[in-house]
Amino acid sequence: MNDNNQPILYSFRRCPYAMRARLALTYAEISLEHREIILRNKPQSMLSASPKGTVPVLILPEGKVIDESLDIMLWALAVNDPQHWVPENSADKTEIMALIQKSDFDFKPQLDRYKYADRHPEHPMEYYRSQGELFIELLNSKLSHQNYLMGQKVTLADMAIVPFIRQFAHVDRDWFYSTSYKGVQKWLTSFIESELFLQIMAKHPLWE
Ligand SMILES: N[C@@H](CCC(=O)N[C@@H](CS)C(=O)NCC(=O)O)C(=O)O
Repeated sequence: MNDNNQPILYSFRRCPYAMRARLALTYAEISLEHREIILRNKPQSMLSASPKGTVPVLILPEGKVIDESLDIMLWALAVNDPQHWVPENSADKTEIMALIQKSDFDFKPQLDRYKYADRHPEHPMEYYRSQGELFIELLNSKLSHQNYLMGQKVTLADMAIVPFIRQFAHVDRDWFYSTSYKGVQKWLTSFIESELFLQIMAKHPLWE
């Protein structure tokens, strides 16, 4: 049980799923107890709440456990969404969710194979990278004529997806910034330089 009636967040700084949850929770100004963990030594209290053992995990004061990053984002935005990251328009909402699904279920496995190409010696690294580039191209086709994925305003789509694009870019920064994906580069850079990103990347001591 939590003494001070705040939600508890189990998080790992560099995990893109935990990053997207922290983005929404920080933007929504939810005060919480941050418990920084390392993946190779997960605390028992986290595993008791969520046996699947992935971060992020959010435990609400009344005991409800939310252990999927997108659900944590949606919970936070239902509490407070001052700039309408979740649009009113239901067609836009459907498009956002479809784009996030594409990112999580098509792009993310490609990103992992690109990042750890040495563990998948069936193909050279460039093969995995070019598979991931299909999604980057899709995002670039949007971002070459607008500032955000859904238009001129930031939405849930940007914040749910951008931590994974950052990871893709950081596998080989020189290559990424030498490509013609200028829209994605600009979008990523403005995200990395934003106050919100700096806030969510603040370092926390390990929780014990
Ligand atoms: N579908 C989950 C995925 C979360 C996830 O896979 N997180 C990774 C870290 S980035 C993790 O905790 N992996 C467990 C481990 O490495 O032991 C979500 O969206 O929250």
